[in-house]
Amino acid sequence: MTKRALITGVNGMDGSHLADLLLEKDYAVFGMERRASAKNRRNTAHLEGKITFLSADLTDQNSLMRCLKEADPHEVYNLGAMSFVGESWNTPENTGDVNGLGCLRILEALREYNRPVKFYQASTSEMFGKMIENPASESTPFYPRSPYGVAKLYAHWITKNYRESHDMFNVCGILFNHESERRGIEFVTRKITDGVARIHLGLQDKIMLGNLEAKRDWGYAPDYVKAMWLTLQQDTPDDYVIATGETRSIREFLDAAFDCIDIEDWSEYVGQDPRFFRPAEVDVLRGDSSKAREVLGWKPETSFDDMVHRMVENDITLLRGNR
Ligand code: F7E
Repeated sequence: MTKRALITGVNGMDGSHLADLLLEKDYAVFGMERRASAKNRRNTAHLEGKITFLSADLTDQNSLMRCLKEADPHEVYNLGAMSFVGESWNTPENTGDVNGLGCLRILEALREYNRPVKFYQASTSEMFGKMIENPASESTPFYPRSPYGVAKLYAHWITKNYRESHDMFNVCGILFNHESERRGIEFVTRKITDGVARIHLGLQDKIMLGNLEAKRDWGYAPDYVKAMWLTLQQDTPDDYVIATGETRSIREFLDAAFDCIDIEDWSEYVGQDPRFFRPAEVDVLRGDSSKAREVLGWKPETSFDDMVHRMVENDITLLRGNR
């Protein structure tokens, strides 16, 4: 029997990598996208004709129900979100609506649909924010530091609550930062690799950034979507932290990225701009993924240096193609 999966936010980095993985596993894949404005299929152009795109919106309850009926999925992955933390201070209400209530709307649609569908919610290390414990595990108390983190925490708890209240197969994957060549340009990693590629090709003089001291636990997105899938293949639903356990600062990311173009001292190529600092910062994130390693048999496969190299090389190739 062919398994059917519905992915919200299919055009995002994670959505597109997950669609690639599920196609490899012979799933019929349905990708939900918002088609209100111009199409954004940069990450999914290669999937046209291979997956079914469905037009719906996490802020529109009826559209979600229509999507469910059309896809009739065995698994739903809720990866749709306003995913840029920095922007969440500018649009806190919309962030709450999409990232928080959007999850509730899918759960309500699933409850109404009343078939045995497994549900994955994209929870995030941003829920740990101030990091009450380092490294953070599934039992660490939450302390979000942005409207984004607060909205995601609502989604996390409502997913658990529906699991306990309505006996639904709901899983939360608490994923720490993960990046790839498909990352949006506004996120710090891709902003750096794109900037390094431009500097290398003589197209840009400087990269303007915010806080260089922030530390993140960075993994490679294609490794992380494997964990998402594994969480739904278990007999019982549970929540899992997915992380490398290693933490590096933005400075260390810069070291690795500039190393790809043989620049050791990057100080003249990097500036700071107050616009890129956040009203409240998450200083450090590090995750303890022992449970996922033991129960799911998951582990990160791609090293930090390999990931940064791939991203820089890809940006150089893309920019050369554009010229
Ligand atoms: O910031 C600092 C910034 O925007 C990382 C999302 O996937 O991961 C991501 O959220 C750090 C922060 O990602 C710039 O202050 C310095 O400390 O790349 P980011 P994020 O906020 O960690 C989590 C797990 C998610 O769930 C999110 O959806 O880098 N930083 N200078 C900068 N950040 C940006 N964006 N731009 C700068 O110029």
